Amino acid sequence: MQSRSDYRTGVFRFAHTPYFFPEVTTLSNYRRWYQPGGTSFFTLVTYDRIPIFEEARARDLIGEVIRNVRDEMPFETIAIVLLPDHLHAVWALPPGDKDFSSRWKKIKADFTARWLAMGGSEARVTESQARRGNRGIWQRRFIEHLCRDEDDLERHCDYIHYNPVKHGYVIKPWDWEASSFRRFVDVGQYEWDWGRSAPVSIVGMRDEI
Ligand code: NI
Repeated sequence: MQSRSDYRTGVFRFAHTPYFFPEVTTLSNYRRWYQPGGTSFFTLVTYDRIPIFEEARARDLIGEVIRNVRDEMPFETIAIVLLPDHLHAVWALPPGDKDFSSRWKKIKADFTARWLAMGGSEARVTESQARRGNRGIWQRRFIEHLCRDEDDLERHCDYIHYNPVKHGYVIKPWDWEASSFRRFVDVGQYEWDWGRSAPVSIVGMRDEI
């Protein structure tokens, strides 16, 4: 895909590359990304909340792993944000496909293998976990929420893009590179200075991580 902006480098490369829907380039078209029954919001957390993604090479690696898995088992990353110790993403799966679990499982496994191979650090795990082959990179489970409709998708995109402010890392989403926010600004979904305070759309949403 042709780069239009200088910021589209590093971790941002995986933030949104049109895959199923290469025609999505104009105002609010992201609503077309909604696939009934196949659009979900996910939260993945590192083991013991260790801040793996503070390291640039970890951010680059997770982006590369996500793209590689996507090439094998297609899905569309509609929105994504990477924080030091967790990530949130919204995916659309191909019509009729609901198997997001295999995809995340492979992403987690591939990231773990390659991260450890490059000498990346991990948290200490208990002996019983070590016996089962679990490493101190990812929490075992992840959170999934099926988006009910286009409005629910939009709220979860807002939740994702506001997240670096919510967690206190920056004062506005624009300042956080590791997210799809700037891509959404590109297509006219947000003003560049959106999100200095919590958007009305996310009020009342469950607020775990
Ligand atoms: Ni978060």
